[in-house]
Amino acid sequence: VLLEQQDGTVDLAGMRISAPDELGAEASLLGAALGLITAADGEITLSLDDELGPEAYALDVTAQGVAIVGGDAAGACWGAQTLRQLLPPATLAGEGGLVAPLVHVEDAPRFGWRGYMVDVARHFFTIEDLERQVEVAALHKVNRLHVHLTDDQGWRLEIPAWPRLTEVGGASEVDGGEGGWYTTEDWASLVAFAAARHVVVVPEIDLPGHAGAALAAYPELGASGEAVELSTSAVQSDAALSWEAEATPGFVSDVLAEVARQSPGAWLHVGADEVDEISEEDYASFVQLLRDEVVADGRTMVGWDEIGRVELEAPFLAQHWRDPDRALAAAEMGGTVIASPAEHTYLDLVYDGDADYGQVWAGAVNVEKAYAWDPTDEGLLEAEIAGVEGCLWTEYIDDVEKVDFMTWPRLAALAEVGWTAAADREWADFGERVSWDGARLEALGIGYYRSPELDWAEL
Ligand code: TNX
Repeated sequence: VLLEQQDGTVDLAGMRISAPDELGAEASLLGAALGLITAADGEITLSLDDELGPEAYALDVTAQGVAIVGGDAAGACWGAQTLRQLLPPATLAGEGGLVAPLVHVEDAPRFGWRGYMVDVARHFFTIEDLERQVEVAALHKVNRLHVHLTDDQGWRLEIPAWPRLTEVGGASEVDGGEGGWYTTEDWASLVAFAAARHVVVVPEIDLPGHAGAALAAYPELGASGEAVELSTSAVQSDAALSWEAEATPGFVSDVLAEVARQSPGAWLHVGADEVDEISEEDYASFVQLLRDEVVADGRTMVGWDEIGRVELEAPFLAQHWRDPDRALAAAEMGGTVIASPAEHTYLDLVYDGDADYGQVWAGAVNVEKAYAWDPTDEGLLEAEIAGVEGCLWTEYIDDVEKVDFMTWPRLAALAEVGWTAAADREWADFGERVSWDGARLEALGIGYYRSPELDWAEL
């Protein structure tokens, strides 16, 4: 990022926003955020210049107004988000003034994938809960919302041709709460809300393991064919779809096609993690089938790093969470890697030794741990990396307050790991800037952990 600041400020109050037709939606969103109207001829302008490249933007704040130029519509949107960050934090709550510093910014992302994953299977969270997080994530230029929709404890997305998936599989959650699920209309509204903010929703249907909810609904997908009860335990069950079961291929094909129909984004995540119950050979057949089905649906497959064990034709994405060798193997086959090493990006892990809750299996992830690492650390080349993702697993996260607390400010750290070149990143410098994020989150009504590592700005 190039940032030049001049002396002085400008008050944007009363200014109007103008944009060409293709940026009309972005202009309206900025207008709504700042309480300003759009007009044919405004002092705050949005425009496009494709020489800037994908998601890049230039932002000029002068005494006369603001010019935001995007390499594409997403870039214009990120420029608008930077403008919001330059204004007093209370502005985010519609209360502060609109006095901005005079700056010239040229900015572009390092990686195209800057993701946030929420597990809605272990504990159910509503569309509104997810939209609330998307709003704040987008302020940090996060551009993927990965939703872990299915697991042993719940199936959360309506598949009309297989209604028991949600009727039976969506009826509970860890510890036996009432669970819940999204209708196709609910899901469409989330997809549209995110798309308006240039956040692509990436649905995950976890197959063939972590499939207890599917087996509770349709026992014929399992090896024994016997009914299993929906799990309410936080611990993984040994439920896996059987490769030999007659119903399996049709089920996989139907479900992935339906999820693709409901989700316009370019990616379908098929999970494929932690399956010990089926043979290595059946696992390979399964992953190859999943890939073929996803390709038939016109999408690119994403799977957890276990898929690096299988002979696979590119393109595909492997999401690295545990074993760097499997990520390197995936890259060797021409796959691209999403960097989510648990010890830096797992938002369900404790912040530190004194934490009240959080998992500890991959150690503690304080804010510095989330920030001071690089996706290339384990031997991947820059070109083999799609980007970075923070993952909020919810075995032990059962309400929105905990979602907020575990996510922020760690997701802000991960967003910068994904956006900014390694040479331009420094923990001390980030710590100083992120200390203002507390005031922004506060204004937005989002909770966060006031980590003692940081010198939080006075509110
Ligand atoms: C591992 S990450 C899992 C999840 C758990 C998580 C808890 C991955 C592919 N599998 O099923 O929720 O650890 O930290």
